[in-house]
Amino acid sequence: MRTAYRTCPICDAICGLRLSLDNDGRVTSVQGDAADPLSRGFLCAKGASLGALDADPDRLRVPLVRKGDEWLEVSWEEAFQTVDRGLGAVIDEHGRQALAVYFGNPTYHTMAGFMYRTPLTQSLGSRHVYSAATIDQMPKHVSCGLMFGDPFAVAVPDLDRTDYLLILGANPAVSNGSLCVAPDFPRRLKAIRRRRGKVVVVDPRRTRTADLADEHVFVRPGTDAFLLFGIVHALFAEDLVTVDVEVNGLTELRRLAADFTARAVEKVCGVPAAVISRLARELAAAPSAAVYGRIGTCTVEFGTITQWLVDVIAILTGNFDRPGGLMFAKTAHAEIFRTGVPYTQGNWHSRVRELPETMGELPVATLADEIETPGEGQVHALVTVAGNLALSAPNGPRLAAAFGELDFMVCVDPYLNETTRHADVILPPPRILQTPHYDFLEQTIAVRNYTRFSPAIHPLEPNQLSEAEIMAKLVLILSGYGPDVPPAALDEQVIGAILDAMTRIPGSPLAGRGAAEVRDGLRGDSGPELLLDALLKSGPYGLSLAHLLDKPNGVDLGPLRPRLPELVCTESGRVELAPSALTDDVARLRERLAVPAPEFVLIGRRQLRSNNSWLHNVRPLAGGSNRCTLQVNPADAARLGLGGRALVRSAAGEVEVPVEPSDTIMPGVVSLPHGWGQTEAAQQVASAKGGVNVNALTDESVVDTLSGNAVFNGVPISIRPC
Ligand SMILES: Nc1nc2c(c(=O)[nH]1)N[C@H]1C(S)=C(S)[C@@H](COP(=O)(O)OP(=O)(O)OC[C@H]3O[C@@H](n4cnc5c(=O)[nH]c(N)nc54)[C@H](O)[C@@H]3O)O[C@H]1N2
Ligand SMILES: Nc1nc2c(c(=O)[nH]1)N[C@H]1C(S)=C(S)[C@@H](COP(=O)(O)OP(=O)(O)OC[C@H]3O[C@@H](n4cnc5c(=O)[nH]c(N)nc54)[C@H](O)[C@@H]3O)O[C@H]1N2
Ligand code: SF4
Ligand SMILES: [Mo]
Repeated sequence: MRTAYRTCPICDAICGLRLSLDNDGRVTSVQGDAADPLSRGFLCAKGASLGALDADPDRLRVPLVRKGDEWLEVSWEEAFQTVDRGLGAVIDEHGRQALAVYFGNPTYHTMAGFMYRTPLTQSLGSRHVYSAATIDQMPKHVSCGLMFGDPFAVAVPDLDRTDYLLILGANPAVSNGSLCVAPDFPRRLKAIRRRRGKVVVVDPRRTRTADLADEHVFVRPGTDAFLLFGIVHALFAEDLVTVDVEVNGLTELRRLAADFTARAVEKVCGVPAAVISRLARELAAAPSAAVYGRIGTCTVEFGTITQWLVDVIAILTGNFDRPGGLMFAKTAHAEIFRTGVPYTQGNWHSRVRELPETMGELPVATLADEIETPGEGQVHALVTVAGNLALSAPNGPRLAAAFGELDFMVCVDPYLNETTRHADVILPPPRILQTPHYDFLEQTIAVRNYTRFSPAIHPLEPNQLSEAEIMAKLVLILSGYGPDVPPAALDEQVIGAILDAMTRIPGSPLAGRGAAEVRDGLRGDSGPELLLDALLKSGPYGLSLAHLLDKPNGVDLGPLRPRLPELVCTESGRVELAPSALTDDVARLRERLAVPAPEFVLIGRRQLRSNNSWLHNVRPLAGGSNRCTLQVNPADAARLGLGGRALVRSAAGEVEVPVEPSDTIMPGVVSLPHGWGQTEAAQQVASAKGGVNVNALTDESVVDTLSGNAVFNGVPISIRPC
């Protein structure tokens, strides 16, 4: 028996886990690590099932190559030769603009994803770069890019010190938080109330989070931009504005808000005018206040405007970059992703729908168009890393059919699933416990400065490649070096380039030192670990990988501290409260003030025992409270005569689902969870569960204009009994 500590890699809570292992290295129990200063013993059912997930017999262990309808297990050599031939043929025939890549949600958590995403993108040499960001949080990046000049300058609610928290479109009691690293979010919410603060939840469903709050406010899906503008209007009208950071555009903002009186917006968002004005007053009066908006405010038609207004309200009420308000984390590793160059977008546009590039990417919502539509720049080959777009993208079924038309597809993924079944080659990364872990990105959005490294618990077997090695091999192949070059060569190149940059940055702890000398001093068992050591040594706390190896329970780096001036990199050097791109989009919002709401709209619903599309095969997580049902308000169900099953139809498609009347959901709204609809027999537990793909209903033709983000909430639908 032995004990090992390790970060749970599944969601943004990055809980510290304490694993007990038997003599054969099998996990016998998983507990939350009580000694961890951030997660303090918390874990959820998914973390508790990490052993089962790791040992899932349906995980792929060797590469697969498809021959017609048959999958062949092959050696890595043969797999990479097939990739080299497949991608090479597409490049030869159609050029590099025929290549596309998709980086899925787990790549935000893996060290390999952090290290090799940029090299892979660069080696592709194509504009067809897609990621989970445009089916998730791109509106936040765009609004931060426009306001602060840095799309990564994402401020988080200072949960542990705030006196007032307004949550919109997030259900952290189930999701455990997102774009806000706060393990045991419910405990932190309860603590706000214990210290006599107030928590208000705005959501079309009375969620578990709403049950923890002082007040729950129903809002019509997709209309938070109106509600928040109503609050902004009230702040100006009642003379409650106190700005204490350097801003431009205050007068323009006031002008923009003029039409969005509480009375005008209540008709659209369904929140009474009196409640809107009261929320404005409460936000202004609280000793400190924070606003937090997530999926329900991002994956909607006015996502960027909504995310902008979240930060605007914090600024107008004097709650930005100060304790208890919205604040920025400071990571243990050097922030190499911050370029200091003012953010721009729309540097190119997608070929078919002319949607703007954001952060070097195009929207997932237009990937099917780009595969299906002939012409120069049509996508003929796709690389996916950790994505299951057949289930996770808007109109997933159309995209899955488009995958079938590709000349070549290669997926880095541990499962044969609804997406990877279309691949020519599947390259499986090793098991979770064989993989070292450090959350480079999550630490940028933590509610407390904090760091933790988890070394691999089990070594790789001789016939295995780490995920970083797999990605490095793809980079080498795409760069024209062929399938036989060892990946370590690329590690050295990537680390060398980063050290070269770090030793030239004035003020960096490595400034003025020789890159070669620093490289000699780096320690780590793999490329990503060496990179981590380099970034810790060039980070602000003077740490190293050796320090973190000594502290398996993590290192507390203290409460968040004000740091806005060091992050703002707009042309003006000030926070832009009314950047022109947003101002232009407000005109589109204003027009909607007069448009009647659809009779029924669809929203999503996350479930405790799953994570998007990929934990459905873990036996201990199957069953229980997770069910793929359509929640309908009982009055609507009675009026429509909905009993056992209903047929739900949208502009994109239709599904048949069991109905679950529930008074937690507001009239005119129905909710269906995402991530269901597994059909691939290779996942024995998941495919036996049934359930439908909600993304057969979501409409890829509608996006948030500014960010290209997909719209999963507020989708117009019709329902009838069947
Ligand atoms: N209707 C609706 N749709 C949604 C959402 C919604 O709220 N409603 N939410 C959206 C959001 S927020 C997101 S982030 C996306 C997620 O959508 P995707 O980015 O497609 O991610 P997942 O569905 O989580 O699928 C993860 C894939 O990665 C694989 N995987 C797991 N771990 C690893 C690993 O360590 N390495 C590699 N290489 N592969 C791994 C899994 O087998 C699976 O194939 O879904 C979006 N889709
Ligand atoms: N258990 C579990 N945890 C997860 C995931 C999972 O699939 N399962 N996925 C992970 C991922 S990738 C992410 S991005 C995070 C997401 O984390 P959250 O954003 O907290 O996730 P959701 O539970 O989708 O919460 C969205 C809420 O918005 C509400 N909503 C829908 N439309 C609107 C609207 O127009 N306005 C308002 N105000 N509310 C609206 C929904 O009813 C729902 O309660 O969760 C992560 N954690
Ligand atoms: S909340 Fe659950 S899934 Fe998320 S990191 Fe913690 S244990 Fe893992
Ligand atoms: Mo997400």
